[in-house]
Amino acid sequence: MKKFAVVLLALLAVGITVPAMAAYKSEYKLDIVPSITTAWGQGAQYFADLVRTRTDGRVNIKVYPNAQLTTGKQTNAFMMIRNGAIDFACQSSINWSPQVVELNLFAMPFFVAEQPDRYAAMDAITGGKSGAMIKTAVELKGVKVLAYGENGFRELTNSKREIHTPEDFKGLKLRVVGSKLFLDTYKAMGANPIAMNWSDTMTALQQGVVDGQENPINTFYPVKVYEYNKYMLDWHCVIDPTLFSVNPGVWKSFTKEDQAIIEEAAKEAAKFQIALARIGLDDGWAYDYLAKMNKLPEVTDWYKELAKVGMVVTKLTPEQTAAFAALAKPVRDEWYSKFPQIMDQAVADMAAVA
Ligand code: X2X
Repeated sequence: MKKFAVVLLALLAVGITVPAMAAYKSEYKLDIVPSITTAWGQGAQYFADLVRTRTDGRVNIKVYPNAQLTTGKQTNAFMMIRNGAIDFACQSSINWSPQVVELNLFAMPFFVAEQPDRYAAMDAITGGKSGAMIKTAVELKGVKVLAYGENGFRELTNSKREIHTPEDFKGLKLRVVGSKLFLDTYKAMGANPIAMNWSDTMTALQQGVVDGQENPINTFYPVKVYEYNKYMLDWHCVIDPTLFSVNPGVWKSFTKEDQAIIEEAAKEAAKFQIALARIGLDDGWAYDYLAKMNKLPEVTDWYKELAKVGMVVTKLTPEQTAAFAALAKPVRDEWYSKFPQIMDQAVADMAAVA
């Protein structure tokens, strides 16, 4: 009789906690580097909102912008999500590239940019075999990847002059992310790169500690970089995807049903983020996609907007681009040899859509 009561009590307890609620946290922290107002931030917020709605509040993700969770040290993010100090992230490939060397693929100078359709080329990588190989490399290092989103193609801004030739880089102090490949590339092209966190960059620009920086338009415009930097080189030198991701232990704590919801939400949010990152810059896909969602942002024509805020946008001729690419080539060759199979596969993936 006593045994029966114990079993009954145990069953009741199980019944009450069947959706594994007890194991869930009241809040899951999601790390991003820039402000919520960027495409990156909007995509991350959309993910959190979709997950909360579709799990009826069971999974409550809160987006922490401006690198709050890493106290500005954005290149520590990978370690923190791996060890569980951070639950979720929507993080740039660049910030994780010191820990996952394969992520440097996207930052190879003029690699994706030199393709006839750079956006199609990017999609061919992230949706292809090379993208899957990179995802595996990240997961082997201890972080689960849910989807590829996008920060965007990175353009260069500065306060001094229009850039047409490597000569124009002479003496120019440029803030770059704390990544060896960026330092190598900009040194090779004749500039004076300085590794710095994004959280310190605006002050550095304001005080003239650096003359310029490189970031997607979508990421530097909301923080008004144009107030300090009048010139933008529109050269798409490298591309920067984001990775929607989660700590594997946290992931395992979710029910199969919630995992499916989260995975689907990440895919949808990543696509939304990609559209926001590309609107006004691609062949019109992003505009149509966001219009259909009824989520067109305020700015849909970046070149008009940049002119309005007083920026001088410089484009290079193919010959001028080639002069920069030639200087960067030894760096690209050296880095190619660090993960040749994935590079070869990315070349093949891009060739298939060219
Ligand atoms: O630091 C940057 O430049 C930023 C915001 O783009 C990244 O986090 C890679």
